[in-house]
Amino acid sequence: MRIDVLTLFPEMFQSPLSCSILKRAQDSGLVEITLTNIRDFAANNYRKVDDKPYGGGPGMVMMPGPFFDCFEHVQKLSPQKGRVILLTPQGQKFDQAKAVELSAENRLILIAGRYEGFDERIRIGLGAEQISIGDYVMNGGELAAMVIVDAVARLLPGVLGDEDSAKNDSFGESAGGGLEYPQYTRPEVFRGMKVPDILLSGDHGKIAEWRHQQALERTQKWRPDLLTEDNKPK
Ligand code: 9D3
Repeated sequence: MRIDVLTLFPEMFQSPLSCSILKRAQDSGLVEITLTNIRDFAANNYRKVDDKPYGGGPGMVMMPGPFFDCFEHVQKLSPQKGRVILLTPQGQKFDQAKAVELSAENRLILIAGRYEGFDERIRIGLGAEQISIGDYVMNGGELAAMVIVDAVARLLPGVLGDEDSAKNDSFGESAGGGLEYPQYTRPEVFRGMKVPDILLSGDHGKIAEWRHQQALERTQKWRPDLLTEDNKPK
């Protein structure tokens, strides 16, 4: 998969992209991620990319000119059309189903904004879908773009060491779309807390049953919302 990110702060992506799984995925050619700085397409001498809103009001608005020049440049970096996604607080909320859907694409073009928002003609001109990562206010779309890159990349075949790891995740099959069962490793007793006997019993049938029960109880207790009909995975 190819992922292009348009941003005013490419530096924000450097560290997460150069660690662990995302680094390995890029090194092995499973995902190619290109960062393009929108400011490089500012036409004026001061490299200005934002301006005051027509009609007044607080904050600044991202100008359409530099943005479209940047977008057209990025599109030409590869012949694939790509699925274009604008990160905005008013977008559709990102979830695991959306991550799975996006992981089937051959190219994503993610656009992170700053300021109070984009000039409306950016939204209209792109005809892009909008995605939010949740109902809280961040300083820009960069971390949201990073969240999408991370969640999508780990679903690509070969990115995780074990082919099945992604499928076994929470929101996978552990509790039918619920939370994961509790895990233990050595030592058997830590600060007076013992590993449940059943996990040491060697009875794999009983262990599977216990884990399923635990997963269900934890989901009921901590995330009952995951058990309602409209949250069940399709
Ligand atoms: C006063 C209206 N604000 C909208 C809630 C203006 C505004 C605040 C913060 C506009 C943009 C931003 C920056 N946030 C994002 O660009 C963003 C975001 C977010 O803040 N939360 C969750 N997901 C996302 S995706 C992009």
